[in-house]
Amino acid sequence: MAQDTQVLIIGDYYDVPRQRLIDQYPCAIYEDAADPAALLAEIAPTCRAIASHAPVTAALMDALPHLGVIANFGVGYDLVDVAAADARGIKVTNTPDVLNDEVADLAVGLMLATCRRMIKADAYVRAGRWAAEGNMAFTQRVWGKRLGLLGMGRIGREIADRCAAFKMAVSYHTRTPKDVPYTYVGDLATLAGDSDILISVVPGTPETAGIISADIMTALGPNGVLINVGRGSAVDEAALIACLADGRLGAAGLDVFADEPRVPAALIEMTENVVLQPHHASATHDTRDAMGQMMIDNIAAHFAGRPLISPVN
Ligand code: NAP
Ligand code: 8YV
Repeated sequence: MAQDTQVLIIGDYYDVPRQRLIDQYPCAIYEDAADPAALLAEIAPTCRAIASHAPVTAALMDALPHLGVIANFGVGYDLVDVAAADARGIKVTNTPDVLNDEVADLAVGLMLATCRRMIKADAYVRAGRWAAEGNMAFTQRVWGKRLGLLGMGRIGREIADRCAAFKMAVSYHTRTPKDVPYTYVGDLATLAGDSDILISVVPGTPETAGIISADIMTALGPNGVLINVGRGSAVDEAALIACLADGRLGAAGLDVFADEPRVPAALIEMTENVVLQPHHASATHDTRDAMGQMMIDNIAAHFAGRPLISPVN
């Protein structure tokens, strides 16, 4: 660690932009510290930025009196206590837009894999069951079905456009209607009841916590499919497990979970109708590189006194 550390790196993210950041500024790495409190005390006189993909608490902010910006690696900034940053005059930035297409691709892939049972089918071939038992059970159609989208922001719009190309009838629910060529539904339960597939791409906020409840899953129904690429906290996971187990909900494809990287054993055991992904919708080299560069560019803008590229507060 350099004497004049300007940037505290906290949390694990893509090593290419991380190294670029280290090459560009004197950095300290929180996870490498044997004594994190001693590290914070040592860098406190000079540290002006945090490059993070981990919880950033009020206590951490208070340990760094010259902190001016928290540059979050990711568009979702639910790990950062933004209210505490606001109260201290600290700016928070995120990485919007550069990942929209990547996340939308994974959402559509997960929808296809879940409805068409592609992971189960792969295992069926590999286990020799095709030859031994004949054709696998039929699956669910995607094209032409009714898609309900919870969230119609930057990523939601890309998902909607892809699904429209699959000849799906796209409706969506948000708090406020958007200027998009899709049908707005003001009530989530109504949207779920009128959809074959529900894709969630809302942020993790107190308001979205558990918004996809047992009632919403029941409205989606025994043939309904839930896809979540937003935040795990939006789904009542206990209710999801119960609804899948007793058939109130047909199937689920999940990239995000309530307590990552821990995934409930009950979901892991459900191989027939559940497809699981390790929160990697944005995880291609190109996109993670672009996200990392945006994080660095925000820090550079702060240091140069220029307007931030993507402030969230
Ligand atoms: P965005 O542009 O801010 O869009 C968020 C959408 O959610 C908006 O349409 C917003 O509309 C809606 N929304 C927010 N709160 C809501 C509520 N309580 N009820 C109903 N709708 C609500 O964000 P984005 O860039 O599309 O990203 C969305 C989220 O995706 C991120 O915050 C992140 O959590 C997640 N994400 C996941 C991955 C992954 O790897 N799986 C990657 C990137 C992002 P209203 O404000 O009108 O309600
Ligand atoms: C992040 C994400 O990269 O941007 C977000 O909000 O969820 C992902 O793109 C992820 O948090 C990193 O693991």
